[in-house]
Amino acid sequence: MQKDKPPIQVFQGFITQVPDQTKVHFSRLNSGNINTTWLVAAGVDPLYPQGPDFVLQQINSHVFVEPRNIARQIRAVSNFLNDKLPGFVPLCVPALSGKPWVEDDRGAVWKMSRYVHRTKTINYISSANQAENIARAYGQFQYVLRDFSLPVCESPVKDFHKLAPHLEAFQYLALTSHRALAAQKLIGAISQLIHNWVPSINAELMQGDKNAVIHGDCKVNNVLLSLEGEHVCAIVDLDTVMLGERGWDFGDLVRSGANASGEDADNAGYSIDFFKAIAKGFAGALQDVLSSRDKEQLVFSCQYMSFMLAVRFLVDYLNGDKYFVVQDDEQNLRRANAQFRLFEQIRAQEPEMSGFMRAL
Ligand code: GN1
Ligand code: MG
Repeated sequence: MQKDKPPIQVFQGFITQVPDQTKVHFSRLNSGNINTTWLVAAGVDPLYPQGPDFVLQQINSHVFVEPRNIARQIRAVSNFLNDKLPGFVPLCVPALSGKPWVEDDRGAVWKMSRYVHRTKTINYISSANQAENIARAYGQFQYVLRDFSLPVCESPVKDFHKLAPHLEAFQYLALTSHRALAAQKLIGAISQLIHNWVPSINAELMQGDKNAVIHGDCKVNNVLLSLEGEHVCAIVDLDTVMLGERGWDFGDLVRSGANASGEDADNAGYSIDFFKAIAKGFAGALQDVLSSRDKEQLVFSCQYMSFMLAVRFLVDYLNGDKYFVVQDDEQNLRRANAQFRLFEQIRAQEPEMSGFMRAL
């Protein structure tokens, strides 16, 4: 993964209309656990002479084994959405070659989009109104894409939100990893649930046979909010747009947004009030397409996604931190423990969550 500044040739592969190529400035955007992201200030926009003008990203080819297909698909999805709802997602900047990516001399694949000014991201929801607006935007995202056929790949990451392959990896690593001892307590708790809870999860959620087009990484920090924080300006990070269950997005939003402690804390702080606001916004945007069974599935997805994230973080910890970016050796284990705690908190609130969703 590129840690140094991107080669200037990569940027030049995208654009020549830059007032002064010697004044192009890159700064690292330290968010996201997968790709390496840079902001580029190039003096292109007279309204914002200091920039940034673009977001330049190196696609992680360990996670996305066909990075060119990811870039192709993002361009198609982004063009489609921007035709229907202008500005709903950032505009892709095509390379001068006409392709939606530039390859550097080490074979790494880069994509670029326009920077959206006067916005911010958050890692935790702070009001019910904010929760509802964010959820409505993600619901609308799925709604607008309901008739869209994914042009390139149906699953940018193989078996992404399917629990079974993650559990297989867990079971193997729990027996073989030299880090298993340090994670014994969590390994024990997950192993128990594999016997007495996982078999009750319905097959649709496990398999994603629903064939809905979903965002795939529906975290609260993948929306750009207005500076006062109440309105959604755009949805970002289209890397994982895929076929799957609507609940995979809903559960991901609830687990990432309705948790006051965030992903990197030692504990979790689930807010059922924010769940309710998220449910209102998301189900409201999709009311034409959701059956009462689908709604029930949305509620269960919150348990499903928080449990799966606990397993994914733990698997990566046991496997030596090869997938998610980490700042220290314990971070994945901390994340796994926090997600597991969140899963337990969500599970305990299931009856009230179901009752609320049914009444919507
Ligand atoms: C990764 O792309 P980013 O960093 O927002 C991961 C998600 C996880 C998330 C946890 C392709 O998301 O599935 O939910 O980390 N993306 C991929 O923070 O694995
Ligand atoms: Mg992502």
